[in-house]
Amino acid sequence: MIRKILTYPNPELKKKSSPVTIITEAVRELARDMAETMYDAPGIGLAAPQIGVHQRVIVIDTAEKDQAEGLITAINPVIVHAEGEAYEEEGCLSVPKYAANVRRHAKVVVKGLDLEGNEQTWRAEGLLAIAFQHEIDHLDGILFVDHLSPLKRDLFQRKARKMMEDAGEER
Ligand code: GNR
Ligand code: NI
Repeated sequence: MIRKILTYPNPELKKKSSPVTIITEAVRELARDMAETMYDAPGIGLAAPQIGVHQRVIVIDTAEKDQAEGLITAINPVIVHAEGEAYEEEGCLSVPKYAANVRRHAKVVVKGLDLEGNEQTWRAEGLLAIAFQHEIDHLDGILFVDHLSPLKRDLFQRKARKMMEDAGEER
């Protein structure tokens, strides 16, 4: 089932998500819905809080643009190692019509559980590494715009307010 993606400045996006304690059928259904919603959007990743579920579940698929890995579902993902620097343009399904360069680690090692409850280790670089960092940020209530300089963040907020005002006037 395709779920509705929450957008800035919805306060649900700022909440910290809780670890998954047991991988139940409900968690598997959540992961399926997240993948379906991500592909429909389309996007290269999605975190559960973006659809209003505050559990630490992310899905990523950068196969079209990057090293082919296919669909990754990570439960309770943690970055256990990070190195290097990247500064690439990011967008977010929860921040429509805005993109900006963000400073990230170039390579990460992520540990977490897969849908069978097995411990997995993912080694990522390039877009996949950026996607892991972007999605794990969502689980902590952080959006990519929170990484911008104060000046750029201020410009973003003005643009967002203007867009909301303009949308309001149409009604
Ligand atoms: O679809 C997405 N594209 C993207 C591009 C550059 C850096 C990060 C991303 S993630 C984004 C989907 C999304 O909002 N996931 O939370
Ligand atoms: Ni996002």
